[in-house]
Amino acid sequence: APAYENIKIDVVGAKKNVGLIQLHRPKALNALCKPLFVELGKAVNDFDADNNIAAIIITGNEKAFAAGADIKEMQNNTYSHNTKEGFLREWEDISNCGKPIIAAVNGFALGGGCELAMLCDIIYAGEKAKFGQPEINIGTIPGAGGTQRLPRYVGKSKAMEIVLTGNFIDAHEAEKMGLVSRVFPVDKLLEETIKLAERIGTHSPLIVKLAKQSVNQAYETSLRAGLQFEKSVFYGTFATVSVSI
Ligand code: CO8
Repeated sequence: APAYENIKIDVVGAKKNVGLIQLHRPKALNALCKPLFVELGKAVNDFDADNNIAAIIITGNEKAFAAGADIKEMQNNTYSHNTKEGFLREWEDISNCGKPIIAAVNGFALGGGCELAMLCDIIYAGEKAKFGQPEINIGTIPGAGGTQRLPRYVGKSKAMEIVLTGNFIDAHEAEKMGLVSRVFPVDKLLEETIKLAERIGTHSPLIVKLAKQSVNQAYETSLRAGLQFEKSVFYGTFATVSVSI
């Protein structure tokens, strides 16, 4: 296995078919520096390419999923640097993954941490989790999808409130608004997330991939185009099925 400095990876589940990625910069509350994101992108790509892996989990530790993009790394960035380098470009790599990615969030998921969770397909949270887009407190705005994904996932009024106040929301509020699909006791979160990944892993990998692609169309395109996409994928699955009724 590749040697990583900012993440830890493991293969878990009874069938060893779940790829687990733990963000591991505990002293910086898993602030998402560039080297971390480069490693994360590689780990996600490797699990995506591995036929033994059915689903991927990204988690942090009990205190933090991730407290944001790394403020210290970027505080001296300039407009021209950001534009030339395509600052935060590597973040979108996660969304090219064909396999389901589940975020298991304990502790802080702030700024870029919240945006990383939203790049995942499903978010499970521990009951002490805190979500927020506090960029406004430091004179900037969310820059890795927060202003676009949050309103699509929780609606305009909630998204505006979160982005314009910088206030944190807790796990139960996040569940109520649909950002998070389930909340668990802190020490049960990871095992419940692994169970979810294993459940997904009982299905055809091909169909899981097509289903994920199809749901994602709902966030990319018009209803008519999305319905068309769904229908052609649905018809296409008839070339693969062996159903016994
Ligand atoms: N980046 C870098 N380091 C961080 C970050 C971060 N986002 N968050 C925490 N850390 C570091 C702290 O500096 C501290 O390091 P050290 O021990 O060396 O001083 C260590 O992690 C522990 O943090 P705290 O002592 O602050 O822990 P607390 O439990 O007291 O507080 C909080 C936890 C409330 C999460 C607090 O750390 C906090 O508010 N962090 C920042 C949260 C935030 O604003 N996140 C959004 C970041 S912005 C973003 O993601 C994208 C835009 C960035 C643009 C920047 C332009 C200048």
